[in-house]
Formats: sequence, C-alpha cells, structure tokens
Amino acid sequence: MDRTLIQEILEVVEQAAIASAHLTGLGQKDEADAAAVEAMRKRMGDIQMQGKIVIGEGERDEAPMLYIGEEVGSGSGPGVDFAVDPCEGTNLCANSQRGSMAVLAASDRGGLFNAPDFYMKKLAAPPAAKGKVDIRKSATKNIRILSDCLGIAIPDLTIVVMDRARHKDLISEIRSTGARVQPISDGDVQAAIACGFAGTGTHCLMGIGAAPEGVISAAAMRALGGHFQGQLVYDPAIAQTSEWADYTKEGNIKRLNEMGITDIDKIYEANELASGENVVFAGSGITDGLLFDGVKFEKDCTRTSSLIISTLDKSARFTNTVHIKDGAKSISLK
Ligand code: VTB
Repeated sequence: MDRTLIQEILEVVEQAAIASAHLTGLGQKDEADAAAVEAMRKRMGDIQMQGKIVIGEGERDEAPMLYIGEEVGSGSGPGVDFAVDPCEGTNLCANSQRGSMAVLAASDRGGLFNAPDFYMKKLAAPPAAKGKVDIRKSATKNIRILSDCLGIAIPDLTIVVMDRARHKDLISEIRSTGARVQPISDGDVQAAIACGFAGTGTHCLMGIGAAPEGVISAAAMRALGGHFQGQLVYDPAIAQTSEWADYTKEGNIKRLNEMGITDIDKIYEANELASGENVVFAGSGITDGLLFDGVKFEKDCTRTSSLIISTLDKSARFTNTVHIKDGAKSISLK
C-alpha cells in the first residue's frame, strides 16, 4: 500500500456516504445499505489494486456485492485487504439520527483479522490509557485506571455502552462508580474512535457489539495509538440477541472451530485485529456525528465530511469536500 491509495479510499467512503444520504430519514435501512454498497464497490473498481474484501456484507450466497472473498479494484497493483461497512448504523440513517457513516479499514494482504459474524466484547480508551486499562479487569477497576491516566475525576468520565439488555449489569456497575453512562442505540464504531481523540466527551467504550465492526474500530485505534481490545462472544446467553434465538453455545463453538478459530476465548489487541504493516481507516458521515458532519445536499454542490487515519504517513485527516454539480453557478465557502 502506498500513500496514493489514501485519496482513492477517501473517495470510496465519500461516494458511499452520498448514496446512503439520499435515503436518510426514509425508514428504508436495507435500501440505504444497498445504495452505499453499490457506490462503494463502483468506486473501488477504479483503483489500481488487487483488492479483496475480507469483512463485508456476508458470504457470497447472501450478499450480491462486497461479499467476503470478493475481489475489487482493477486487478493489477498492490494487494489490499478491506473490511467494509458501507452504511454503519443503518437504523440511524433510516431514522435520520446522528452517527451513521460509511466506513472501511484497509491493510496489506493478510493484515486484517477475518472476524466471523459473531459478537465481540470491546474496550476502547484514549492513547493515555493504552495498555493500562484491560478488558480482563472489571469495569470499576478500568474506570479508576482511566481516571488516573486521563487526570479526569470519575464523575466527569463518560462511558459509552450499547443500549442492550445484555448490558444491564454493566451499566449498573459503571453508574455505581459515579461515572456517567451514555447509552447508544447503534454505532459503536464511531464511539470507539471518538475515544481516540480528546475533546469528544467520550472517554471509553465498554460492552458487546458486532465483531466485524470491532476490526474496523481496531484499525482506526491502532493508527491513532489508542487502546482497543476485543474478545469474541459465542454464548447466546451472554449476547442476549434475537439474532441467535436458534443458536446454542456448543453450535457456535463448532462454527468458530470450523473457521479455524480454536482459541475461542482469546483476547485480541488492536495490533492483532489490524496486524498489517500499514493500516488505513476511512469514514465519511452520512448523518451528523461526533467525529464529522453528514452529507449536505445544496443547490449547486454536495458536501461531505470525512476522516482518514493512516499509519502510512502517521496522520488523521479531517476533510471537507465539495462535490460540484454540472453547471454550478455559486458555491458558498461553507
Ligand atoms: C452492532 C454494532 C453496530 O449494530 O453491530 C449493532 O457494532 C447490532 O447489534 O455499530 P445488535 O445485534 O445487538 O442489535 C451497530 O450498532 C450498527 O451497525
């Protein structure tokens, strides 16, 4: 991978965000997702690379595009692996709520963990707490460590947790320390990455979300130097999701083993989930969010706001792009 890829990858997420944004607020989550998938795939096709989707919309038989194993790009050039989530937070997009975005992570061949479509217990925290907080420790202990590392009093810490039945005890425990809980309905990628920046008002992400999204968060946090750890969740009694109504713990363990994952309780560090020599995270807002704004449609242009974090040049670029319409007469500065 080289730096020229950064610009191309930016355009990939911008195009996906614009495509989904046309459907914001229409209550059509599948359509919003499909539009982003199509736009992402189309723009990827123009990149000189031998790209491969390692985390995508699912297996080939359940997803017509951006399925796991799909080859993307021109077919010549560097080998690049992609973990994509073209419309992260489809419910947020469909309901015109904050926090949906088009995201991907890219790395050299073999540089991203091929996460199964399972759940993952996650812990994300700012760079100052990297390696000090630990997913093996209790929430109470981690909050004390976080407070010490950040120099922020516990009552001033905000811990983001997905608003799910499985987190009832976790939320009670966090509140009992005096720290604030911010429950979110969706979008734990944005919450995890927000921990990597000071000033976002988000100090830590705790709890269980989807594993594929965990790899994308890990790539961003690795490039930022933030803390991220993940552990696969295979017990339906812990995940407490209707998605797994017909699944058993034993069946899930068998599925993991069949995928070659035998150390099922392994705790993955950010640099194991995103292990390539170089990793790039790219996200573009569909709706407004903590990190960047959503797509704005104007008379003569469309504006996108994005973030690219890259180990290639050790940068986090916040970009605003004006996409100019044919025949545009007036483009305002902001
Ligand atoms: C998780 C989370 C995502 O969807 O995948 C969630 O990681 C779905 O979780 O950020 P449930 O199955 O518990 O509803 C998101 O919130 C959005 O894609």
